[in-house]
Amino acid sequence: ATLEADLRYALQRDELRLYYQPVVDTGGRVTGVEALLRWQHPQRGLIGPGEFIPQAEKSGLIVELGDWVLEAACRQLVCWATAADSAHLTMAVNVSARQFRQPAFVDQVLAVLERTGADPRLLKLELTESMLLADMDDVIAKMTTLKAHGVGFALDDFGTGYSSLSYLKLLPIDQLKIDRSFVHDMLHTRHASSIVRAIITLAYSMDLAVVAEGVETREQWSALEAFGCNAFQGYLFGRAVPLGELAVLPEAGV
Ligand code: G
Ligand code: G
Ligand code: MN
Ligand code: NA
Repeated sequence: ATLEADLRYALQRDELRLYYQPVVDTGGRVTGVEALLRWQHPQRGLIGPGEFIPQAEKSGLIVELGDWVLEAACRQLVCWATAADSAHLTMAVNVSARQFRQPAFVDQVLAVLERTGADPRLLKLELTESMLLADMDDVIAKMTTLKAHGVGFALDDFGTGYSSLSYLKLLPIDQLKIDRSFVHDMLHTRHASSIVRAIITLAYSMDLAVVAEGVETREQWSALEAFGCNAFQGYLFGRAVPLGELAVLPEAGV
């Protein structure tokens, strides 16, 4: 069978998994995670989202898939809420363009929150720059409604999209995530280093939080801290892993 045909049954067969990558503060303490989708295919093994999300977007299956991700992520938040050392953890969830454009997107998110009982203030939806440009009024209305319920928003892969900065003021965003390509290059090229510093300055001047993605070395971590960045994500702190392998306890940090 083709991957596309299989994908339709992946939900029914319970083959989807959430992996979690830690997000840490300046002390290396875990403050939250980003949920990253995987497909545990019975024949092909573990498949990353790059191989099936585009398909799912095309076929429209992304709506059901996105619903599954939101529900699984919120259930995990509810589990963490019962223990003192995990109750503060935030959960970032990637939202795809087609999913966000659904007229029912807001209702979908609110229904999952209600169904699971997860604290909306711990949920962060990751959007990309390109998906925000289409229908500004609709985008703002959706974000504003969800924000009123406590849900947060991050701009993912920041700096790689359509960098018209004027929309930043219009959108109720909480956080910028510096794309990992800039972090990767920042110690080798002045250009990338300047971009990283500019994004951090921009974020703080607009009262936004900022997270550096793709931090792989201590040198990158130090340089980012020197620029004032105080939240980090990357292989230095941990890859995306299944729940059982996630060290969420503060003392289990770097
Ligand atoms: O590890 P990584 O291969 O997980 O992720 C690759 C890409 O897939 C990233 O751009 C990430 O944003 C996207 N992605 C991961 N999980 C999800 C998800 O649950 N929904 C959507 N729409 N995209 C996801
Ligand atoms: O687009 P988004 O930021 O959601 O995608 C996250 C992607 O980045 C995932 O594929 C994840 O596996 C990958 N990733 C996370 N940390 C690192 C890192 O330190 N280095 C690299 N090269 N990729 C990373
Ligand atoms: Mn992301
Ligand atoms: Na990103």
